[in-house]
Amino acid sequence: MSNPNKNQKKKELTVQQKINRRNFISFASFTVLAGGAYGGWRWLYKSPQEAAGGITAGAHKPLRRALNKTELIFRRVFSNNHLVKTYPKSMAARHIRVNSDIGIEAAKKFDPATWTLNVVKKGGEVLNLSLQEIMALPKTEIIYDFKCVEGWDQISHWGGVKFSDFIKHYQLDDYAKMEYVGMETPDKTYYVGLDMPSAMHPQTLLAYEMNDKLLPLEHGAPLRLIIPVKYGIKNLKRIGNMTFSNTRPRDYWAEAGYDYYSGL
Ligand SMILES: Nc1nc2c(c(=O)[nH]1)N[C@H]1C(S)=C(S)[C@@H](COP(=O)(O)O)O[C@H]1N2
Ligand SMILES: [Mo]
Repeated sequence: MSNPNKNQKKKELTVQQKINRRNFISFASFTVLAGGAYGGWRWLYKSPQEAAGGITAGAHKPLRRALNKTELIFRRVFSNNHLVKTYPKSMAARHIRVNSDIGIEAAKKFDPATWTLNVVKKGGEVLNLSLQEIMALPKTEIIYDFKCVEGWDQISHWGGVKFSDFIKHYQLDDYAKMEYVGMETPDKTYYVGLDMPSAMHPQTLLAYEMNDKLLPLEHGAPLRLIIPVKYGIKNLKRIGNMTFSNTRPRDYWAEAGYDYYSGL
């Protein structure tokens, strides 16, 4: 009768053998993985690039596909039922950071008295609305965490009319059935394109107040966009013109390579 323990002992590897074996396995795995990674990189590198001129010019097609996928997921998640987190008024910042002033530079003469919001309708007809008219619509307030793509965020308090209430009041429902709304500063130097579901989201405002007071010029007086489902870049200050379309309106930062959707 042999001792089973003794047999087992014999099969056991010495410490040195174990180390050698581990080294071999590690090295083999590394070689296989490295080969795979290199192959993957070559595949991506050699894949066709997007044509010049587009907003994602130069992006390799597989990467663009991944971006498009993300956008689709965002679109599904941010249906009208999903609300952005809100905060009590006591948490709203007293001093609101001013960030970027394209199209609203202090040097540019701006007379709030002559300002109108110009809504471009079919056949070139334009609806010119004064701030008084807009302020006569039901008011909605929101206190939420405003986020800039540059990496800062701030809980801030805004007041104005819901974009969806504005659409209803001016009977623009047919326009809201289109895919996009475009907004630009009166001088047309800063402009954003918005997908309609985000614009019609119940927390999206045409805002004329900040911290219970009329907007200061540097924050977009007399009327700015507050669209909590998107990064700061889409929150256009001083809206001049509004257009509706089924094709993407031009967008300042998308032209510079940022994600067109810029959803949160
Ligand atoms: N007209 C105009 N609107 C604009 C910008 C701008 O440069 N010009 N910058 C955007 C960016 S990047 C951010 S983060 C917010 C900042 O808004 P705030 O200055 O009220 O904090 O405005 C957005 N709207
Ligand atoms: Mo920003």
